[in-house]
Amino acid sequence: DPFEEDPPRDKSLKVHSAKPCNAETPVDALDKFITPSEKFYVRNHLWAPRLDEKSHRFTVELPDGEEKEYSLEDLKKFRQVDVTTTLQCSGNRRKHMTEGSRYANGLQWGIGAMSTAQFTGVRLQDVLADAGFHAEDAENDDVKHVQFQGAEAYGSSIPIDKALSRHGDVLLVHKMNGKPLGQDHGFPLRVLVPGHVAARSVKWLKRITLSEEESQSQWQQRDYKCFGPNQSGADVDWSTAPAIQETPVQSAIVSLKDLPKGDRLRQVYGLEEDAIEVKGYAFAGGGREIVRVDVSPDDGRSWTQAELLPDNAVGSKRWAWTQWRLVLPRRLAGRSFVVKAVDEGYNIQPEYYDPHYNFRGNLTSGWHRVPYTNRD
Ligand code: MTE
Ligand code: MO
Repeated sequence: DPFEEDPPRDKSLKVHSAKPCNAETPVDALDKFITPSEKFYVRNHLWAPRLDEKSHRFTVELPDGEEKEYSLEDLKKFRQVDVTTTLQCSGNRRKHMTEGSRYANGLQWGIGAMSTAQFTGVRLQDVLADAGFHAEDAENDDVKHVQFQGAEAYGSSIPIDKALSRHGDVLLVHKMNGKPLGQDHGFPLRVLVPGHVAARSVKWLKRITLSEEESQSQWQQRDYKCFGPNQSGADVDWSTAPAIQETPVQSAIVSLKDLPKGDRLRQVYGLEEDAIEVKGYAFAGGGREIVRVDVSPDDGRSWTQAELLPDNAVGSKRWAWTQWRLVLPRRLAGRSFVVKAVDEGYNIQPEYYDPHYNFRGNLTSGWHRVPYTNRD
């Protein structure tokens, strides 16, 4: 049994498959800015290797084929950096695409294939420089991608510009929320690529390769790509679509609840009458900020702007989701509540699922609708 060494897991995770483990963050943790580590969603393609921190090594393979090896101890000499990052699986909300359009292949994730943590580690660019890689050297002009290999068989890559950008915050992380990474999240070392689809944040890091080519793994060449609504796996030429890196603007309603008389929030908002509190998250890839969250209490007929809640995210750009809240009179409620967010590039979410349906069910971002069932 290759899964023999998988770790025990928190009972509150919503399990989609046990072997390999795929489990989403429970709703009660999605309305917290920082996800408690034990409730951070788990997305494993294979088993979760159990590695030894002391003996673990990873290799940097330079363009000329030379190799440098590092231990966890070696990483202590580099500056330690904290970055607050939301990781989102490209399959997050796939079940909504399936319900709203046609069956989309893959795990039927709800809104919880997404979590946020404060990660600590060293800058990839510092390690590459230490290993002897300098982008400005002419002989390195051919290096276009940085490939990462995990200790099982998973592999993936990112463009060299992201890897070397001073404000890209690509890290090799050993801590999550102030503690060593959990086994499911890549202990003792994982890559963190903020603003990119989580598939690029390779866990259990074993090898870094500077290359002219992207990773040749199926997770780079096939699974994480989007095609048109009419196309199917049988007729596409996979090489014609780019691998997903940065992700589009996203939002979801996490909770919808009636506020009882005397509730503190009703007083804060000055509402004498019956009221509803709506909460959720909004997120954009590429370090783009969420600038507005529009909420409709009546199926999309009228809209109100939610309050964007303050947080203590750290990082060169906005790598974390934004939590939002809206309190409104209950008499405004129709059949369903709807949310859509806008990022700083004024990118918006599609209203329906059909326009961005793709057979792999990647990057679902249609307006999230939640029925309101407590009407009189
Ligand atoms: N890295 C390795 N080595 N193996 C994997 O299966 N899954 C990827 C990525 N890195 C994966 C991996 C995918 S698809 C996602 S969504 C994230 O890890 C999930 O990270 P998490 O389990 O820490 O939430
Ligand atoms: Mo993923």
